[in-house]
Parts: sequence; C-alpha cells; structure tokens
Amino acid sequence: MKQFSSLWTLLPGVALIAGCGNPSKKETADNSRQKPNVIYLIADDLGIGDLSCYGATKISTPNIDRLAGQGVQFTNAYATSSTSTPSRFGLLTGMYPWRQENTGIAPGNSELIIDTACVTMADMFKAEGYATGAVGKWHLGLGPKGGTDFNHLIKPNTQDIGFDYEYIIPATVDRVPCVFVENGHVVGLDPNDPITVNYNHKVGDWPTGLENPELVKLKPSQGHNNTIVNGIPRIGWMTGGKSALWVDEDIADVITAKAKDFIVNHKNEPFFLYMGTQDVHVPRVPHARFAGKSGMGTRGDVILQLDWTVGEIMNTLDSLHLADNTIFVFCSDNGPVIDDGYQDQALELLNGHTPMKQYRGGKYSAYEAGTRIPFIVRWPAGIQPCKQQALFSMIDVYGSLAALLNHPLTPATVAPDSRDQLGTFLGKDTTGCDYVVQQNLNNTLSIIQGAWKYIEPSDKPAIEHWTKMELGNNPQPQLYNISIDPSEKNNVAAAHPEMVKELSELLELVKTG
Ligand code: NG6
Ligand code: CA
Repeated sequence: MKQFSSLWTLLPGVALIAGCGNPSKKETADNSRQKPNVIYLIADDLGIGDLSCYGATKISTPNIDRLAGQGVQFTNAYATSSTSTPSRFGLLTGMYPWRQENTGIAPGNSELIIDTACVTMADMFKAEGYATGAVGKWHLGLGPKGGTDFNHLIKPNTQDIGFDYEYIIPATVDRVPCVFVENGHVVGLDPNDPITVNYNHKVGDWPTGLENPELVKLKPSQGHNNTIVNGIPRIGWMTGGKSALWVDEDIADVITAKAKDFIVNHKNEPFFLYMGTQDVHVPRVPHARFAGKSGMGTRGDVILQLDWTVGEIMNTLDSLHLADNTIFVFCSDNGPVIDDGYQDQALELLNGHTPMKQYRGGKYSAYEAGTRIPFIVRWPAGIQPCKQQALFSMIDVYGSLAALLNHPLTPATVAPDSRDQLGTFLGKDTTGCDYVVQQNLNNTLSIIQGAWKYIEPSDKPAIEHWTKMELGNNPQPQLYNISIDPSEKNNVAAAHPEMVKELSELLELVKTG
C-alpha cells in the first residue's frame, strides 16, 4: 500500500484544497482542436521550500502560486539527478543519464552530450507538427568532441536534436563563455575579436579572481576564481568576444523576452518551448528591480525574479488567449544549495527560510532534498486543479506527453526509461508510478517504492568537498521509511533486510534495463 498521504500533511502552512483523482476534462489531445502547446520551464537549483505555494512563509511567489492554484501541484515529484546536466539529459532523452558516460556537470566548452541520433522529446514534438524552441540555460554541451569553437557556426547544436530555434546560455552563468548562442552563433560576436575558452589553464590576459581579487564585485567562497567577467570571477578562462558578453543583471529580461517572442511567433500553431532559467543558480545577480526586495539577500531576490519570469510567460499566454490550451510545466532541475561558491550572504540572510523544507541533504545529495522538486502542471482545457501526492519522476514526462499525443515511442531505444504516467501527470490518477530512481553527484543510485527508500552502498565521499553537503554516500546500504521519516533520520536497513533485498534487486533490474 502506498503511504504518501502523510507527506502532504507534513507540509506546514499548506491546506489540502482539492485532491487529485477527479476525472480530467479530457485525457488525450483530440483532433477536434489544436494540439496543446507545451511550455516546460525548468528553474535552476530551486528548492521545494522556496515557494509560498509549497509552504514558504518568508518569501512570496504569487505568480508561481497562481500557476499552482490553477494546475496540478505535486508534492512527491523527483528529478532524476541532483545536478543540472544529468537531470536535463534525462528529461529530454527519456533515458537515465547514468547509462551514458560524460553526463556529469558539463564545462562551458563541452561537446553536445546528447547524441544527434537520439530521438529527443523535442524530436517527438517536431514529428507531431510542433514548432520547437530552447531558450535560456542549456548545460548539455554544444559542438563536436574536443571542445566548442565559439567563433563559427557551432554544430551540432540544439537544432540537431529537435529544436527549430535556440537562444541559450551554453552552460551555467558561473562558467565561461559568458555569451548567448542563437541558432549556433554567438550573439553579438565581433569576428575581429574571437573567443578563446579553456578549462585547463589561463588564456589571454583578462584578470582572474585568483590574481586580482581586488577587482571582483562578488567574491568567491569556493572555486570560482578564474576569469573575471562583469566583475564576477567564473569557472574556466576566457578571452575575446567583448561585444558579446552578457550583462548578468539583464539575463532574466533577455531570456524572458526571447521566450515571449517565441510564443508570439508561434501563436497560430502548436509549439513546444523548453525554457531554462539561470535563476536561482550562482552567481545570483538580480536586476535592480529585484535587488534588495526579498530581505533575504540575492538568493531571495532571484527567487522574486524567477517568479516575475513565470508571471511574464503567463501574461503572454493570457494576452494571446493561449493559456487555456497550453500545458505549462514548472519545476526545478535539482535540489537547493545555500552557499554554492560565492560570498552572497545566502546563509546569513536566510531569516528562518528553509529551501530544503524538512528534507535531508540538498543539491548533489542522494538524500531527499537532492532531487525532490517543486513540480506544477497547468492545463486549464485539460485538467482540474488539484494537489497531487502521487509518486512521479521527471524521467516520465517524455513518455507521458507521448501518450497524450498518441505518439508511438518506437523502437524501444527511444526514451527507453520513460514510462507513460499521463494519468498521474494530469492529476487524474493518484496511484503514481511503481518506483522512482535517483542519482547523486557520484552516480550513487537510490530507489523509492511506496514508503521505502533504498540508497545503494557507495565508497564515494560522504561530504561534498566545497559545499560540505551530505552526499548520502555510505559503504553500508541505507533504507528509510520516508512516509514516517521524511527527514531520513533513521537508517532501518538492519531491521528490514527483506526490504533491502527487494529494493536492491529492483534497482539492479532497472540498471540492467
Ligand atoms: C560545481 C560548482 C557550483 C555549480 C555546480 C553546477 C564549484 C566550487 N562549484 O562544481 O558552483 O556551478 O558545479 O551546478 O565550482 S548545476 O546546477 O549546474 O549542476
Ligand atoms: Ca541545477
């Protein structure tokens, strides 16, 4: 028996408004009307405790709350991984990232890590006649093996894996190069000032955080002491491309405008927009409109900025009368982290705010806060608003949307790990999936089935070097009853050898595919 009902009631300050399980207005995209648009908006490092609709009281996120109130709000949804690159890889390919090498946190000059032969979720939408776009944080690499050349048409890019249009941040905002790429070209690049990027040694003569700490406006707390761009020392070295450098304070405005343009340009046909925000990843650099507004330092301010972004997209849909038939998914890529490498006073200014809620660990971790994410699905024409307690994983988004479109996922190599969980996704079915599998920074896997969570033994470090985050690695098997112990305080593996056996065997079955 599934025992998740208790988890929702554990969330402080949140009332159960309407349960899921009511019949949806419709189950599949019929042909009598246009297929629903899909917007998949994935925030970066946002915690399940960071939003007022999930019980946060020290910060208010009215736009995301409105989205949640009009949609299916999940309380037991997981990302596949506790860092960005593998999490996004799993979403777009429908394959667990740990099945493929090189899916760890990608440097800014990584090759495109999704094989161009892979049939991605974007390919599926394209085959269904959708206009497809990728805007914002990408972090899945670009170009061929051996490093991206940012001075010419970058191939392969997202257009080789199913997107008609891209306007992307190649990796993260704390990694060079600090430029946008639009359809394979660095935006605003002067060919007489070519970009050089290196992740092994310094290139050019731009100052670095290590050599010129007096030049930085945001000091690193861990790493982040290579090339200084806009006063912020980054990971990796770059030189050149001065006219193309982004302004950190304007990134939210720029990518929100591009996302809105994409929606407007495709308002008369079905579209799929994949949008990754840089918020709330480090460096947290809010626009002046948000700076100082949260009372919680820049980490709080960029949560407000993120909420504004969501509001802008919602308003755009409203103004075009598209909201009704647009499936709007909002989620995070992995769990939250407080100090992730810059002295931004995130910890000192928390003021009792709990990004991780009651959950153990955070970003990088095998514990709950590593992968348990806020997850909201709004589709006024197709679903009833409700609170969804069923178990759900981002790995199943692809298979569920394929089911919605009656799109066959064949051969079996297409989205091999993604299951049809459409009923759960739409809030119609409250049973949820049989199990979910998660991965931490070190590829240690855990599996949740019903009330039980098993974390496989691992000899990897117990603590992440920089952040001091508990990684959940332990040479001994770990078993938690997360229904009665959601904070994973008591490892009950010794008391329940039969559950350890059952779940470790199930995990081995998943691994062997
Ligand atoms: C880590 C960075 C961290 C962040 C993370 C990737 C240091 C000390 N830490 O290596 O700041 O960039 O990588 O985050 O460099 S993710 O959300 O994109 O996966
Ligand atoms: Ca992330």
